Amino acid sequence: MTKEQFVLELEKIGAIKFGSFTLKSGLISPFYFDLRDMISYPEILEGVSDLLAEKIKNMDFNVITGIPYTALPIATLVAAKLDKPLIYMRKEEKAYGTGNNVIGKFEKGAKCLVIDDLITTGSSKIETAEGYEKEGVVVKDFVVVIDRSANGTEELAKQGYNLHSLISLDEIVNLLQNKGLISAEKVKEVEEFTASLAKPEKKEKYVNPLTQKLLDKMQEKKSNLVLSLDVTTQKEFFDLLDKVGEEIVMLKTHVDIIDDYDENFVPKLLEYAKRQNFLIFEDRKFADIGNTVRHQFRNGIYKIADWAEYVTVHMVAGELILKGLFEGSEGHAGFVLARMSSKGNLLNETYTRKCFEAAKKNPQWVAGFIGHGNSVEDIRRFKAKFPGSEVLMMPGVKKEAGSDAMGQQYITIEQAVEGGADCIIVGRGILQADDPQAEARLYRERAWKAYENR
Ligand code: BMP
Repeated sequence: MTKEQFVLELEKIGAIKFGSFTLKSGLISPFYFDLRDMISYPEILEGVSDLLAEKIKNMDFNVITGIPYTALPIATLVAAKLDKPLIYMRKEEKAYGTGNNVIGKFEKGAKCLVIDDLITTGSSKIETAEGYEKEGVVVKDFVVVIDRSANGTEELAKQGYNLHSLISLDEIVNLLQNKGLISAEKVKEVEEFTASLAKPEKKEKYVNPLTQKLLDKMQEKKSNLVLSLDVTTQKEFFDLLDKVGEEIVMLKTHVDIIDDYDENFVPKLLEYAKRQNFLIFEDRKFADIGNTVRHQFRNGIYKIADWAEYVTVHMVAGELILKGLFEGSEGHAGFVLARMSSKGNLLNETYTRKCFEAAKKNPQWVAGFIGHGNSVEDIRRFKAKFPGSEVLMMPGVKKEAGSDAMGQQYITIEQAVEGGADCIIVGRGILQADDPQAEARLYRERAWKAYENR
């Protein structure tokens, strides 16, 4: 099958359509490609595999993969034709750090060629490559059946990847026009549409007022240290605060672990916050339906909304949790828990991405993300995906990397901040020191120095 025949076949089975289509993003596109059904037409499947095999046979790679689901059966055929080993990544990602996400045999450092059906922006390709790289597989080259992107080649090149395509959008349009299958107006529409996509996306300038408030306080106090004051009596709580309150930009509380909580606690806390000049973050992790979290935030014994400007939001309940918590209340925002520090936690990359999508849609309610990572690089990649100007708050930080007996994992102050943490959240590293005051000062100095050097 020639390339031209292949395109005509795709048109015949409705895998490429020209008309007017509303995309997920809300944009109206003059064309729509969906190659998923191609595998059910044996001649087409065979044809595209031959074309791909021909295209890649002289490239430098040890193993082949296809991105599930559409490209995996195609890659399988191509691998068999070229007598190359096939590997693939689980679509249902395991949680962070558990490994073994790649199925198939390969040697560490193997060069993998990645096949996919389409490229639109390139961002999912980059995610795929990063996933493989974490597992010890080297990705350099992507081969797609159709390149319909405006600047996919450039986007991938920026990250050090090469894009090869069997057919470009232009080629398809020209061929179909020559065959009288689409009009000259349609061709023009397609050109205009792709040109509009090529314009660089405007960067979101919005900064949440509570993000700004934190950033301002950090500059004012020259501190990006958040103390997690996880103690269980008011005496311990305020004794420690006497010693460390001056060093911190924000105090993180778990108010529900205080045994002798009473009506004096909050007024006293607010008095400290004013005098020692820190912000208050109650780390109550809200995770229920909107109506319930609304009450949990405002009512009950603690009436958190009366005294904490920042709280934690689990996105597991869906993005309307943000509305439930914050609609109608000024001066509050959430930190969305996008990645956890505990070993074996169930948050995976898809979940993290969903957290970003929810924040992008509700920037007025999200001050930042709580997140963790296992290396400077890992954190950098994570932070690069933040949708706007949210801050990264990082727990699981100590002077030395390590773990505790109940699943907590620690990275160092410098790793956290260099990777992109704006604030470090530290509990036992300071609370259990012989001299918590001196220790808080040391954490503060090291974290602030790393922040200024970043
Ligand atoms: P420590 O530094 O003592 O390990 O305390 C870390 C604090 O950060 C705890 O209060 C914990 O609830 C919180 N935390 C965390 O450790 N990991 C997360 O992923 C999210 C958290 O809120």
